[in-house]
Amino acid sequence: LKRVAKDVKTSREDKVPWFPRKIQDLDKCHHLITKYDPSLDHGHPVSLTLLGDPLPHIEYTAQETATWREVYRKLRSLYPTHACTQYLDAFQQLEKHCGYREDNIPQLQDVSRFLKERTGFQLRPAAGQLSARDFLASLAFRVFQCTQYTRHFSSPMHSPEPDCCHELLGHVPMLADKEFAQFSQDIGLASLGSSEEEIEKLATLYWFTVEFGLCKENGLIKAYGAGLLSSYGELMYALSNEPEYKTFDPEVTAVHPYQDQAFQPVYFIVENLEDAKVKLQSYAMKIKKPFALRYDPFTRSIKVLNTP
Ligand code: NLE
Ligand code: FE2
Repeated sequence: LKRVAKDVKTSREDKVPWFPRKIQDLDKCHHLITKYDPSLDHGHPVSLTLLGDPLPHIEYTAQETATWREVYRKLRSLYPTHACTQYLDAFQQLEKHCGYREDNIPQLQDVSRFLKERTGFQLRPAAGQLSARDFLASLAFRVFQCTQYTRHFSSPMHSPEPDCCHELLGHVPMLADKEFAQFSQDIGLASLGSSEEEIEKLATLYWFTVEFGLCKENGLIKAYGAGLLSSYGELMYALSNEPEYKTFDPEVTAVHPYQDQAFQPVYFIVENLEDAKVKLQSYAMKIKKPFALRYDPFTRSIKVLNTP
């Protein structure tokens, strides 16, 4: 998820915004906040992939693979000291089963199959930057929408935009962890039918946790946020004692200013992923909605309770 602009206000405040109730409805959740810009053409145009479609196989060029190699090699050397143990466990599995190697950019199809077996998460290619509402809604169904193109070769150590290095090295390993998968789905569920103001807060919470979160581990601070785990530059910086650190508190974190073009000035620390999940759940319970929601994993649909 990339933060750029606020979602356009479409509906009246007193009306509950439309939200997907079954997984097939996600085919309607593809509103982009950026229009196609030919000067940013990444060479792998993505057309709308519906949920049942096979994930497109991409033939990456030698230059793209060279960029991946550099990112992979440098980050991999930092992970043992900088990444949380959940990340390290999954990364090892991905190297074993999913073609995670210096000379190979893994394919979404293989990675998605791997995640489905671990936590039920599946990947879906997105054609560009999705609105926060649509992106978060997909998490409610354990669907993670991601980019497939590669960052520009001139800046392998940090990219302000998500790219396949960010998705594959940042997000994927964490989505293989049960606790983290539940946390991600809970943010998604909290977003369904929420007001624009609430969506903005949830997207900010997502930003400071799923993207840039730090956690404690045996008295040390480790990274679990994808934006850190995919950026050599920021991963070093985040654990350097230079930035400001604050304790994760959803009420405070949700309204904290964020930075989407450079390193974060502040990082929020959770005790552990369970602590993050519990705090988020109690935050979500306080969001005012005229109904309650339940996710049914058997039908992959949302049950709406006490509708007036
Ligand atoms: N800064 C991250 C990276 O270089 O991979 C991407 C962040 C996307 C929100
Ligand atoms: Fe991301």
